[in-house]
Amino acid sequence: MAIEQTFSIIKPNAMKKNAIGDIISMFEANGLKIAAAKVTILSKSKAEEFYAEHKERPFFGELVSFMTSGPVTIMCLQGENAVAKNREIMGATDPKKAAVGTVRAKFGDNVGENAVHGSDSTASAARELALFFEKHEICNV
Ligand code: DAT
Ligand code: MG
Repeated sequence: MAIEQTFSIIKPNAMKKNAIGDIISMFEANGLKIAAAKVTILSKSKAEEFYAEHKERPFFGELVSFMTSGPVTIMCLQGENAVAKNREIMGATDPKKAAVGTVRAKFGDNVGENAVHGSDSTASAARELALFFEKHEICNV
């Protein structure tokens, strides 16, 4: 299995729950390492660019408004099969459908406010990491 890097966001609703530590512990307990991390507030234009693939969806406005509503933690996670492993740890998009013990089951409120983002492919991971981090800000951990 290949060592990969993937992009992760702890979303504003999970930040309000003071859950950064709990969520990062779940990544670490499952073998992922934190290769970069920053607490920040997304601008509207950055959030729109990040979620560009969803711009025709009816929930796009709500999604951008939620993602810019407060601080987020942006991260690069590294490890074997990191892209798929992160999606497994996160659980399904809708917290009601997320497996017990996943981040979204624990900290998600609804399908929009679902606690975390994780890249869905290695190509998305490369695009998303480049959008938020300079190359030198990501460590090979
Ligand atoms: P994921 O975040 O699991 O990759 P996605 O790419 O389909 O899911 O959607 C991106 C985000 O958009 C998702 O995390 C929350 C929001 N979203 C998706 N479906 C939604 C819906 N039906 N209503 C409201 N928000 C939704
Ligand atoms: Mg997605």
